Parts: sequence; structure tokens; C-alpha cells
Amino acid sequence: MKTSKTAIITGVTGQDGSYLAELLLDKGYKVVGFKRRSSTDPLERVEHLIDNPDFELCYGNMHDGSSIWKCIAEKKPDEFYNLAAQSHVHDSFDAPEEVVANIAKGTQICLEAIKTLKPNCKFYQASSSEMFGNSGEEKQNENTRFNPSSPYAAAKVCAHHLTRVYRQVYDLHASAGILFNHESPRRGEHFVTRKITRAAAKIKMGMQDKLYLGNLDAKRDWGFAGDYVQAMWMMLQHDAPDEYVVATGKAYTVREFVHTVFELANLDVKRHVVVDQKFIRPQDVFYLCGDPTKIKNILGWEPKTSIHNLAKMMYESDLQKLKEEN
Ligand code: F7E
Repeated sequence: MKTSKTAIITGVTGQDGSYLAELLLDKGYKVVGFKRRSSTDPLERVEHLIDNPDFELCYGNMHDGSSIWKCIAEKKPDEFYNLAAQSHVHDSFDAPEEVVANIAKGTQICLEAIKTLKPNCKFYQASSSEMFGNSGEEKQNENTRFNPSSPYAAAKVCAHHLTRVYRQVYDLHASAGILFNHESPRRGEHFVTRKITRAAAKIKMGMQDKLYLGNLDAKRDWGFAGDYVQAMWMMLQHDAPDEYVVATGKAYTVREFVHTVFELANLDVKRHVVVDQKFIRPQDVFYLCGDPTKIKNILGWEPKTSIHNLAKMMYESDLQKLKEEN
């Protein structure tokens, strides 16, 4: 059934923002994308939505409270999805102040504005598995202790706790999804999965010879972003606000992901892949694997895409794009 609800999405031009906007438009929502005005921040991922009469952009900045307050006052949203973030963990070591302002302060501004202007608006916070850091636990769940090991992760812990405070103290319907890594053909090119699928496609096309990577032994629980935005929406449809781990429950090394993609491309890993110290982080999270039992039991959410199908989808999309460009 179609809805007449309005949703604001911060970070709408990112991978998750674009998939979520599509999902909500499909359900009949009016979608307002909160976006900073910038000549370098591309609209590429939402270009196909710009002419949709139910989609609009509201310009502002996560550091600028007045622009967030104005957007909420004007649009009176029923749901608010806070996805905006500088999401590169490695880069956050070089620009920690920016990350804290964007993620921690930005979240606090959104929550305070909602509490004051539209307290019945449901709020979703994009929390991250990076908050667990090197936990030492075989699988991380909602009770695992946070142990952030980057400015990005520390800022996400702060935003996560703020969401909890506004839920518990002010009774806001404020939920948080602790999302493990989620990828797609729309993933930024500097994240490791996309870097690998794009390089494999370029090598296949004779446009590149070497792929330089950092820690090949890091293990991640990789899912498909299209599946994960469903989980975000389901959290806000549930009566009680809460916190949920969103993950597949299976972890693979970066090396295994490289092998899967290179096998699909029929390429020799030894010939093309080189470790470069430049891509090794000041402190890495070596192992993340989520336990999605709670979200399965309470909301009935389950991931639908295997790692093999995800790698195939991303590699084939990169190959196709290169063929179209050349
Ligand atoms: O790194 C290793 C790297 O940058 C994954 C973000 O969406 O997910 C993402 O954070 C692993 C790390 O993602 C390269 O050291 C090896 O161990 O793809 P990534 P991430 O840091 O896990 C979480 C859930 C978020 O919330 C974040 O916003 O791969 N790795 N070699 C490399 N990583 C990169 N980027 N580049 C390499 O060359």
C-alpha cells in the first residue's frame, strides 16, 4: 500500500542514501535529500531521481544547525534517516576534527531539532560495526562492548550514544542500525571491495596492470547495501525503537575477496596484486563478523545476497561501465 509520508535522508548522494531514496519512493514516500551545496560532491547516484516529483533536495550542512532546523521545520518529516558521514575510516586519521563535527555534532543537531520541532518523527541513526573495533569476540552483537580504534569509529560511538539518550530521556522513536560493511556497484572507489572489482575490470580491459592494496588479512562481514536499506526502513516501522546489528554472519579476508573477483575475471592474483604500505592503517580493525539474530527474530530481516553474487554484481557492473566509456 502506498503511503503519504515524508522522509528526510541526510547523505542522500551516498551509496546507502541513493538505495534508500529508491526504496522509499517506491513505497510512495515524499523524499527530501539533505545535501551540502558543493561543486565537487557529485549527484551521480541520485541523478535518475532528480525529475521525480516526489524527490527533492534541501541544501544545507551537517555542521550548520540553522540549515538542519530550517529543513525539518519546513518539511515536517515523518521519518528522518541520518546517513551523512565522512565514511572513510583511513581518512579519518588525517581529518579527525571534520569527522567529529560531521558525525557526532551533526547527529546531536538533528536529534535536538527533531525533539523540538517534530517529536513524533521517527529517527534512524547509521551506526557502524567499526564501533566494536578489535573486540576479541567471535561474533559481535548488540551487547558487545564498543572499542573504537579510529576517529571515525569514536565519532560513531558518540552519535550512537546520543541516539540512545534522546530515545531514553526524551522518548523519541530513535533507532540505530549497527551496520557491518555493505557494498554495491555504487560503493565509493576507495573502499576495498570496489577498489578490487574496478581494478580487476581495468586489468581485464588492459587499462591497468597492478592493484596496490594494504592489509590482505583483515576480515570483514560484507553484505549488499540494497538489502541493508530494507533493514533501516523496517526499524522505523516497528512499534518500539531499538538498536540492531545488521550483518550476514559470515566473514572473509580481503585476500579471499580478491581471489573471488580475480577468479570471476580469470586473472592471476600473484601477477597483479601488490601490497603497498601506504594503504596500511595507523591502526586497523582486523576482524569483524556480526550476529544478526536479533533483527531476524524481531523484524524478520535477513540478508539475501551472497558474497559471491555481490562480487559478481560489482565486477560485472565495473566491466560494463568501462566498456561503455571506451
Ligand atoms: O576497508 C582493508 C582495510 O575501507 C576494509 C566503511 O563503510 O565499513 C567501511 O569501513 C578492510 C580494512 O572499509 C585496502 O585495512 C586492505 O581492514 O573497505 P574499507 P572499512 O574500513 O571496514 C564500515 C562498517 C563503515 O562504517 C565505514 O564507513 O580492507 N584494506 N587494503 C583496504 N582498505 C582500503 N580502503 N583500501 C585498500 O587498499
